[in-house]
Amino acid sequence: MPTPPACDVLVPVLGDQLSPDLSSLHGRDRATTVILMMEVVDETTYVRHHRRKIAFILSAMRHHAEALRADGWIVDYVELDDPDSTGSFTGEVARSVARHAPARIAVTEPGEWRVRGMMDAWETMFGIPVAIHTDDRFIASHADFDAWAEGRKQLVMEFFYRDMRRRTGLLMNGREPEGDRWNFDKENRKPATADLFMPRPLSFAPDAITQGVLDLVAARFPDHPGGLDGFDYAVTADQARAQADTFFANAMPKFGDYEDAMLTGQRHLWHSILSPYLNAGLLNPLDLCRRAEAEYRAGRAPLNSVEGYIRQIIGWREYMRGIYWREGPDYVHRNFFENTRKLPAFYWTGETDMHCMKEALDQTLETAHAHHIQRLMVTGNYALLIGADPFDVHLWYLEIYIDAYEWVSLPNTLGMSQFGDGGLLGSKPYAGSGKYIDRMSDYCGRCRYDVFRRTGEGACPFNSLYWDFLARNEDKLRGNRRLSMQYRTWDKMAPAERAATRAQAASHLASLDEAGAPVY
Ligand code: FAD
Ligand code: DLZ
Ligand code: SF4
Repeated sequence: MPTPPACDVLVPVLGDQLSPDLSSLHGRDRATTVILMMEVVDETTYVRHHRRKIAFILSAMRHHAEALRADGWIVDYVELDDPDSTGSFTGEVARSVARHAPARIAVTEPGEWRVRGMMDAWETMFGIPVAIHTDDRFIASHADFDAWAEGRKQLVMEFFYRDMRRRTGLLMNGREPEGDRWNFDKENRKPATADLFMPRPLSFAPDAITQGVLDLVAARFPDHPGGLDGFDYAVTADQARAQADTFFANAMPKFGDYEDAMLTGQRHLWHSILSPYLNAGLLNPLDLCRRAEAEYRAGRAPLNSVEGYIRQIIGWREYMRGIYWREGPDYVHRNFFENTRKLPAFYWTGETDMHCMKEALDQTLETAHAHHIQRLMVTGNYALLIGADPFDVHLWYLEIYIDAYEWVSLPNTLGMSQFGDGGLLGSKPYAGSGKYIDRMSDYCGRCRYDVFRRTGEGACPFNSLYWDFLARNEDKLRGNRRLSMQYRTWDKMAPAERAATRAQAASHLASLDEAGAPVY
């Protein structure tokens, strides 16, 4: 029997690092490198993740391990049901160090402060060098973002985005932006109608690996939210690329026009549904942006769509990550409005007669995905208006969405949606009455509530809650110039009308249970 080669370096690869060209693997010798992949109970339960999300991550991990082995790598893979598993990243790295006696450890930086803390302790704990590599799947490193942010009074995403355009050369003509404008968002706010041709994402039937994972998740996580029936997400890089091809062929041209639209029963509209794959590492963000630009240059997609898409990725996605790491581990506890309400139980059951909420929640509970404007202007808006504790809202988003990891979920939820940081990410809260939802969707026409009424039986709850939110938080918001028109309207309302509005909101708030509060 030949002696197995000595292990020079152990490379732990996490569930959101499923990229073949990960920085911790650059230039390694396949004969003396051991890749460690760990399914661990701590990661599956640190929040009560949606069961579809766990199934997606574990299946994608198992497929990635197969692909790595086929590419000549040695992979040490620990399954969730391993009877000797310690259940944690650190415990599994310790066991793997004992198995392989590596000279050193190399790892790509993680997506959460929580895991960064674990990695920082490994060198002392294991007594061997631990190199934590920059995650070069992102365009801006932490140092790049800090350099951009330093000395600025306000961290305006639009200016960061322009820098990223210059840096990547995407949609640039020399120093000038393509089309002589940086941003075509004004053209991107069209409501959609159901008779338009609807592109559909691909559906991938579970193979034996995925089926095994689905059985495991059903058995191990009966108390986690979300369904597993009809699981059809991509779980390999090839499948994710096929979904990207479908998006570019069918949906990219109208992506911009209908970016903010919502329609009953239409779960995907012209969105890409690629965020789970991007965030797990099955797709590369810059590749997708270059592909989008190629669609524009070939005349197959208009500039407003392509610019909008590229802005979401090199703008918002990179900016959110920059904010997460810059603001530090305490960011999660910011609570500008000092809100304490727990989320109502219907966030976990979908049992509400508000049609907009039901559409967003049913889809989320079934598929673990909802598009941006549903997350922001329906479920997020409602949580903000009722005064939910932003930490609880953050936990709900982190557990429920298939693309949620703290680096991206936290700034979107606590920052952008709940204004928990007091306006670091936006100059005013994303709060809206039923009018906004009605303008961008067909929901209100199908709702038992009347979107045109603020008070009285059957009035849309969003309307009274919106004004109550402004009145309740007057001391914190009246000075905001972007809300001066709203406060002028409130001031002009007859006192009796103001009182009736607040009473209507109070009665809605009193009807809410707080039973759905997550327990961690
Ligand atoms: P598309 O509409 O096709 O957009 C294209 C891509 O742009 C997405 O795939 C995504 O990678 C990127 N993108 C767009 N907006 C954002 C954004 N605000 N932040 C980061 N990337 C963005 N996105 C996540 O990836 N993970 C999250 O946990 C997450 N939580 C959110 C929570 C709230 C409250 C809100 C308002 C938004 C959140 N988003 C999150 C952003 C956005 O909703 C999702 O990226 C998008 O819905 C994913 O679907 P898609 O791939 O079809 O996106
Ligand atoms: C989200 C998640 C889940 C549910 N399970 C695992 C797992 O078993 N093993 C793993 O390596 N990663 C998992 N992940 C993703 C990690 O939580 C993620 O890598 C860290 O939060 C760092 O971003
Ligand atoms: Fe939602 Fe109000 Fe419209 Fe009903 S009427 S769908 S509750 S915004």
